[in-house]
Amino acid sequence: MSKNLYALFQSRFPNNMSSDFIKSPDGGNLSYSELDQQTAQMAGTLLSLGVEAGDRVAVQVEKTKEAVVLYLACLRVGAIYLPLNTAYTADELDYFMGDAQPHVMVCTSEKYKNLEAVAQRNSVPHLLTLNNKGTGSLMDRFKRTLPHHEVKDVSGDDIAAILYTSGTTGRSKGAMLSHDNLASNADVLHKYWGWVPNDILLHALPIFHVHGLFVAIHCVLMNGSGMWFLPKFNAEEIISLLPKSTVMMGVPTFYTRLLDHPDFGQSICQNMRLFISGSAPLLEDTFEQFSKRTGMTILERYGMTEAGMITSNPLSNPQDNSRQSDRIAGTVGYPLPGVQARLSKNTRDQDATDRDATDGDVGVLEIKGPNVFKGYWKMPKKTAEEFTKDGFFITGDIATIAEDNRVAIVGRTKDLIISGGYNIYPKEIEQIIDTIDGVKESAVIGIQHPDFGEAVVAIIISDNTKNLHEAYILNHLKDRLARFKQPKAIFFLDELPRNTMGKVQKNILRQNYANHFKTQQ
Ligand code: MLC
Ligand code: AMP
Repeated sequence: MSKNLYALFQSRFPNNMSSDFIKSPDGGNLSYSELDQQTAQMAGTLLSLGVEAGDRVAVQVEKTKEAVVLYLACLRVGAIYLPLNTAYTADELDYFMGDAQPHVMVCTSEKYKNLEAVAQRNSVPHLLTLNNKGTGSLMDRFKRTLPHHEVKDVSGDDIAAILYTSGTTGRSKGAMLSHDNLASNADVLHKYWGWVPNDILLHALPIFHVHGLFVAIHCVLMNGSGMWFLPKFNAEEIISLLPKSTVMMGVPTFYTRLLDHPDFGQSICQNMRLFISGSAPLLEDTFEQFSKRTGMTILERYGMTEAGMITSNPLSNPQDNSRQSDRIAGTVGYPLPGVQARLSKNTRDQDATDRDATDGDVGVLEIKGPNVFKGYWKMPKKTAEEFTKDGFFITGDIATIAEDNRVAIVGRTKDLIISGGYNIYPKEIEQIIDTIDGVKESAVIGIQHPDFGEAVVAIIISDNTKNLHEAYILNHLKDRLARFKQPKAIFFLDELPRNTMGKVQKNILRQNYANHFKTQQ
């Protein structure tokens, strides 16, 4: 059988091809037969643009069924899909286009004008549009194109997608995920979470990251079943659709927002069999409140762009299927089948041998398995640095592993903020703030936030040539940084706290501002 991930999905299509793959509350459903037909037609469209296997197709569009069709069509022709957060500015896209050199870039008509120059500068041969209602120049071309039904024969190691993830140095790296990486993870998750034929997923996540694009959509395709496909998270809409769904996946903010809603409770969850949380730590308080309110236990799992899903709490106790008590708050469960996990006592020790995976110590989590990516696009040196000599990927997350192999994430070695499930690297923001006229230096930290879990806060030191204020700083950031990365609060200090080595003591800053968003409520 072909190693193309799309061929795997085809092998799982339901017998009744007229059943829905995508269900939209305002109509506009997509059946499995339409899905197969339209991905073939989109494959033909890509080929008509000269896309060849291995070419990158960069996509920054809203969440629509056409966008899903475009992703699957890329798989079909062996092209590399490159999804981009819709919040990224033209400045941010400039770097991605220069680095990835896509053959085609697809954006919304609204963004077209801003991106024309970016595409030209980076010699992107085709810039096309795809809009909310399935309009745009890509779709015009699609309508004129004949379907191309063949599924490209690829090797399992061929790259299916590149997802950019920022780094502690501030420079984004393109994580290359192969057809086999994605297929193995999809297969494991489909089994581990016990998907059953009539499951219906409630899909409210964005589709430009691992969680919404791969974990959620791949499970549905492996199951040959349907999903409610919402453009974004909206508590009211979720509440109205929960009675018609069986599985939901979300970041912790989804769950805190639902708990804040007076209409959310047990009666509307009667049809649900599984709530899954990930991408950021789920607070024990949220876990417990959820269980009190609904009688159901959230299943928390842990993953990252470079490896898809790595660990998961169990679906049920193997001795007693009805018990969900093995889902333990504050832990992310067991390494998924096929994944090896161990701890290193040193932050970045590629040679270390003194590892003991079950001694309950705190250490840096290292992983190996068929889900682990093929490296960073055009960065062989950086890739080599992230792996140990014996082939384990160094996650940068600090964890404990208990006697029974259960993992808990207790911190990070990377200077990273996770806000509403989005990763934000302080370095990237500091580098931009430091270029603003009047700024001497800055420190960016994450502090606790009731809605987003963590929120970005900037502490700025003036060079005394200007009277700095918040609006002035934000105005300089607006075209350079995605909205979600922009500070939710800015403070001005005379100097930054430093240790004897001259290193900024971010822990002191975090302590000083820890209550800022709590007291604001
Ligand atoms: C939106 N804003 C955010 C934000 N999302 N700010 C910080 N962090 C975020 N996550 C900004 C908006 O631009 C807006 O700014 C203001 O905050 C409030 O917006 P909102 O309308 O309340 O937000 P909303 O659109 O509802 O989005 C919140 C959210 C969304 C939590 C629903 O961010 C989301 O869907 N997050 C999921 C992210 C995700 O899928 N992560 C998976 C990564 S994969 P203003 O000022 O303009 O009003 C991964 C691997 C793994 O991590 O393990 O899964
Ligand atoms: P990303 O780079 O966006 O893929 O984010 C991956 C990072 O999110 C991981 O390295 C973890 O730091 C964090 N993460 C994902 N899931 C969890 C979880 N359940 N608990 C704690 N952190 C998580």
